Amino acid sequence: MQRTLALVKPDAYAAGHAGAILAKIQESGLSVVGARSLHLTRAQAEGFYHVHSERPFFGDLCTFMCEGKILAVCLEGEDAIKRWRDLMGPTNASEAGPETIRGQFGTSIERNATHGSDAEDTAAFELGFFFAGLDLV
Ligand code: FUP
Repeated sequence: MQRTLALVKPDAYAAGHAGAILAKIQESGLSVVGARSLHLTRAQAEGFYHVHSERPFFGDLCTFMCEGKILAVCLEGEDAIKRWRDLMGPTNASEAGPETIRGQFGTSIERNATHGSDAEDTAAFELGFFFAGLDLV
């Protein structure tokens, strides 16, 4: 069993796609262990994406991530990290197939609808960023 963090980003949340994305998650067989919606401050967005702080897109990415509410979800299942990333599709939504969540609900490399942890260590950091241990028992 593995856990991973999924985010419905401000573009997809504002467009009303959070429910459809959760439905796709549940159809895939992944379990929702915890979920919360919140509106990140800029400092929180910068903290979440600190690994990208030296990248040229960092400022725009943080502006986007705090432009509206998001949904944070803890997913659980066998091989959950890879299964959720496969379901999302590639980072650039304009290159993502229509069968993927980013292809269906995203519009660009930045406004790509969802986030998923990319490894076990980042999943542990990212789940801890959004959830207290007692939220996920
Ligand atoms: P991913 O793991 O698919 O979320 O992609 P990355 O960790 O490489 O990038 C994190 C986020 O930065 C992406 F979701 C979108 C954004 N990004 C840009 O806005 N421009 C880029 O050139 C690359 C990434």
